[in-house]
Amino acid sequence: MKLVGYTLVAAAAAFAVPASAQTVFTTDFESGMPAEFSGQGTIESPGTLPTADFGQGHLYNDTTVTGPAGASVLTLSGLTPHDALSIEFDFLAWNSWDGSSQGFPQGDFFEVLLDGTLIASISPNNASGTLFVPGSATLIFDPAPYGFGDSSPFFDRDTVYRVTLGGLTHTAATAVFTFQVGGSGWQGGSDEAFGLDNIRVDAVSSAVPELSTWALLILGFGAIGGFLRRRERRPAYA
Ligand SMILES: [Ca+2]
Ligand SMILES: [Ca+2]
Ligand SMILES: [Ca+2]
Repeated sequence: MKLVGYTLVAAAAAFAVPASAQTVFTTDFESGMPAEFSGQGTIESPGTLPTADFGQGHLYNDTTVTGPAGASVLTLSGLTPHDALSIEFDFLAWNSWDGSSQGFPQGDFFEVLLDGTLIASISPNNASGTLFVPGSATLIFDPAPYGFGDSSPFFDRDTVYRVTLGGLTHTAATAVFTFQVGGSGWQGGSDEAFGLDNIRVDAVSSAVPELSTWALLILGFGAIGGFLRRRERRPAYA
């Protein structure tokens, strides 16, 4: 009986624990600007961009001088119940981003916020010739040395990063992701710009045990309880 009880509990626990992820938003900007997305940037094809095609088709491009006031915003509403969110996207750093620790004028930041809370701050360094790959991002494309208007790998280097931010605690039905650039060294315009592509948001929920699972759990604990009671009643031998 002991073995049966443990087996039932283990079986029920195995069904009760797993979390499930559901993709709640995705865009590659190939069909224009999604209704959930807004910002000062425009949808462009690589042919109109001041850089080489890296095989990603259309993308969102913002060459305006921006800051928090000019943020790009992704608003998701009507989300199914969830415990956490994760977001993944390609971040394109155009031209002479100067990083945050060297170069001139330094202090260029790309920031991501969820419901107003900062969840990532990335400061690529395209200008010094020494690439800095931020912690939460992976460099996936470095077309140097053919940045636009300059054949040097310095100053006009373009870089593309895959950014993955997971385990973002979140339960509300609406989520607002904000993408913004700025900082003490932000020059913007033709000097520094950014793009986005291949955005995907997943909602993660810890599975709630189903009725049959609860029945298994209760049955299992009951079996263990019965076993322990019988042990207690067993006469003690000296
Ligand atoms: Ca695309
Ligand atoms: Ca610059
Ligand atoms: Ca700068």
